[in-house]
Formats: sequence, C-alpha cells, structure tokens
Amino acid sequence: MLIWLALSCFLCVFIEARKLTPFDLDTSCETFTNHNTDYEQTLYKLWEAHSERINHPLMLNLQKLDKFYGYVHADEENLLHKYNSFDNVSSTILNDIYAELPFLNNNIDNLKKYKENAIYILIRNYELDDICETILNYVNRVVYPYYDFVFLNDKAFDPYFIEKTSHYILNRINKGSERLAKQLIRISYGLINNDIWDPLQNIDEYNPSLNLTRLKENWEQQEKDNVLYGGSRSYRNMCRYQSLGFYKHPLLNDYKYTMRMEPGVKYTCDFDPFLELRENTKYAFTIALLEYENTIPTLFDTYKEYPFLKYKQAELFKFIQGSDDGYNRCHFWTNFEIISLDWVRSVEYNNLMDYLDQKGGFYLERWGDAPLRTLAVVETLNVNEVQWYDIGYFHNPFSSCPGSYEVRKLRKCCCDAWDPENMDKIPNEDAPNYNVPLGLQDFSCLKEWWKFGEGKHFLFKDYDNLFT
Ligand SMILES: Nc1nc2c(ncn2[C@@H]2O[C@H](COP(=O)(O)OP(=O)(O)OP(=O)(O)O)[C@@H](O)[C@H]2O)c(=O)[nH]1
Ligand SMILES: [Mg+2]
Repeated sequence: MLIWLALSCFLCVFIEARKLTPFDLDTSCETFTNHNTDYEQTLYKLWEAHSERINHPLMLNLQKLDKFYGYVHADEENLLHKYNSFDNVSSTILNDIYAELPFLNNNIDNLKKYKENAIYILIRNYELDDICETILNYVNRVVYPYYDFVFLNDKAFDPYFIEKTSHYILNRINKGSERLAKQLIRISYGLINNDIWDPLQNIDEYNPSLNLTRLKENWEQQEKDNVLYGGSRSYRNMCRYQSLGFYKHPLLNDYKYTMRMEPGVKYTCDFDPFLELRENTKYAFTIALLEYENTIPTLFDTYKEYPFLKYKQAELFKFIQGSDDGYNRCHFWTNFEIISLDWVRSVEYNNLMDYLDQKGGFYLERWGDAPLRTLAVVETLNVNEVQWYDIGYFHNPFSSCPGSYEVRKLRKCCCDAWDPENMDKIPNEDAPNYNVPLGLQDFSCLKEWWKFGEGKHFLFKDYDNLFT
C-alpha cells in the first residue's frame, strides 16, 4: 500500500512537472522557450487541444479533404489579404516599402514580380524543430526575406506546427522588418490529395502492370540489398511527388518560381534565392553528385527509349554522358533547387515525366527525383537556362561553399571551401577525397558542370549592390 502511495505521488509530481514544461518537445529552439508571453499560452492551448485530440478549428478546416486543400495564414496587416491587389494599396504604404526594398526601383510591377516567388517545403509534422532551425537561419541569411512560404503535407498539419512556423517566419528581429514581413508574407499550409500522393491505392488505374504484393516483396529484397530507402513506400511517393506532383498543387497556382527548403538544412552564406536569378534561368542548383547505381538500374535506358527524345542541347547532354554512351550518374541535388514553375508546368516537361512514371520505375526500382529532374533539364533546357548557385549550403552529409575568398567575404560565409576535417591528409588511392576542395571530390559532378555547363564564375558585377 505504502509503495503504491509513493508511486502515485511520484506520478502526480511527474505529470505536474510535465504540465509546467509544455514545450519540452522544443528545447532546440531557445528563443521560443525563453519567452513567457500570451502567445505561448495560445500555443500551449493548441498543443493541449491537439494532444487531447480535441479538434481545433484549424484542424477541422484542414480535414475537409474533398473541398479544402489548404489554409492560408495571413497576418491582419497583410496587404494582399487586406486589399486583394497591390494596385489598391495606398501610395504612402507603397513608398514605405520602396524605401526598405531599394531593388524595387519605386515600381509596383517590380513588387508584384518579387511576390511571384515562394519558398516551398514538403514536410511532416514531426520535423517541426528541424524546420524551425532552418527558418531562423533563412531569415538571417537571405538578403530580402519577404517571400511567401508554401508548406505541403500528405497529412493534415497540426495547428501547433502552423502557429509556430508562421510565428518564426513573420516575427523578425528588427522591428522595421517585422512590419514589412507582416505586410508582405503569406504562408500557406496545404494538404496533398491522397490519390495524387499514393497512386498505389488505386493501382489498377495507375498502372495495371504493377502488383502490390509483388512490389512489396521487391522492396524487401531491395532493403536487404542496401538500396537507400529501398524498403520505403512513402519515400517513393515523396520522390514521385517532387518529380511530377508539387507544382500542380493549387496553393502554388499564383507563383512563378519556387525555392525548395528542407528541414535541417543550413545556409552558411548570405544569398537571395530569387534576386540572384538570371533572366533566362529556369533551373538553379548548388550541389551536383553521383546517384547510387542500385536505385536506378533501368532509368537511363528507359529515358533513351523516350519516343520524343531530342536532348535539347547536345552540350548539356555531355553533363550526364558516361563512357559507352551510358549514364555517368551525375545529377543536380534537388534538396536545394530553384525552379521556374512555367518550365515544370510545360507540356514538354510533363510528357517526359508521365512517360517515365508509366514505366513504373518509381515503385519497381527506387528512382529519385534528383536524376529525374536532371534528365528533364537535359531533355528540355539550354545551358544558359540552368544556373549554378555559388552559395554556402549544408544538407547532411554534403555541403557547398564558394571557392573564392572574395566571394566568401562578400557573402559573409561561415563555411570552408575545403573539407576542414581532411585538410592535413594527403589524397591516396583509397581516399581520393582528402584535401580536395568542395566540388572537386570524386563523388561531385561540379567539375563536369564547370566543363560542360556554364563554366566557373567568381564575382558577378550585379551582386555588388545586393551584398554591400
Ligand atoms: N509530408 C511528407 N513529407 C515527406 C515525406 N517523406 C519525405 N518528406 C519531405 O520531403 C523532403 C525530402 O525528404 P528526405 O527524407 O529529406 O529525403 P532526402 O533528402 O533524400 O533524404 P535524407 O538524406 O534522409 O534527408 C523533406 O523536406 C521531407 O521533409 C512524407 O512521407 N510525407
Ligand atoms: Mg533531406
């Protein structure tokens, strides 16, 4: 009896203690836990509601699957929310904006163009802390970070996720920029239709030649054979969605360019995803790598059988051409990419994607979105429509960092162009990547890009105004 009493007392204290620290899930974000505001109380209530499965209005909205595909979070100061169009905004407000964003040249069309860009994030609720870190890093590193955000998920976003991410995006350190953020940034949270996300649910309609039981056996085998994510159905859905799905989501309808952001990535230099785009650019990347062979055994042969095959520009094809006319496995690493949505919505792009999709390789093998995007680039774009971003970026386990000291200084980089861990080692046959600058290691395809793509650029004249 005594033991039982002691135990229940201990449990009570434990539960009470947990109640006092509702944010114990969020210890990685100190800025959050150090404040004790009404805002926190609201979040706490949302979190409680969520954990007790009480349906919060946001949650209910997100769950109306058939009619409702998303929730747009706009502050009450948001200009498009308030006035519907920048044309209806008073000149006093516009002049304040022009004063803070000099690159707009006092021109409303430039403002509209600036707002055609969005940060796009496909994410799961449990990746909240990692995306928080990335958002905080982004708002500090991007020169004019007033772009819209579009979050997509195959499951309903929980209200806690919505409240917290939007708070981090909108509430900036400096008061002036905070107002601007609230006036300009719209943040959308979208749900992905299940039939689009997971076509195997209607497998006969999707591809009658596939069989779910056989696929599952196949995946088990691939897992045993160490195919990366070989056993995962959701990873395959993700790769397919990134290849041919995301740009069809209604929440992206109003945009012309997206930058893909992923939870946990770091931007280690100042940059601006859209102001640095050249006029012609349809696709931009920062890291290029070799793909794992066992994820794409038949991809290249399948591509070469594409009935409309033309490789728009022979020069660009050399980027992926190996010896014996095979695939050298070079691909743009898509976890950082800037995409012209007009390009991915084009008939040419979609014909190729639909053809590859029908061949079943996303599910029979484990085709990644990166080699598919790369084939689409090679198939449909010219060299001058592809841009290499010489920026600091880290996504475990690879990074990029400008090779030029002057660029690192201009962009205030906190990264090393050489792998610091291996600086004092001498490359040898077993370890050819020791003491080799980023981009020149044997698993990197940047050297191929510098050779067959746009060449290697250091300082661009146009950047002077952006970073100084
Ligand atoms: N909503 C949702 N998002 C997903 C799912 N799987 C992956 N993602 C997101 O899709 C993006 C790519 O997925 P990752 O798991 O990071 O894939 P990766 O970058 O190839 O692999 P890692 O090296 O493990 O990071 C990330 O932004 C993920 O958050 C999923 O099942 N549902
Ligand atoms: Mg990732």
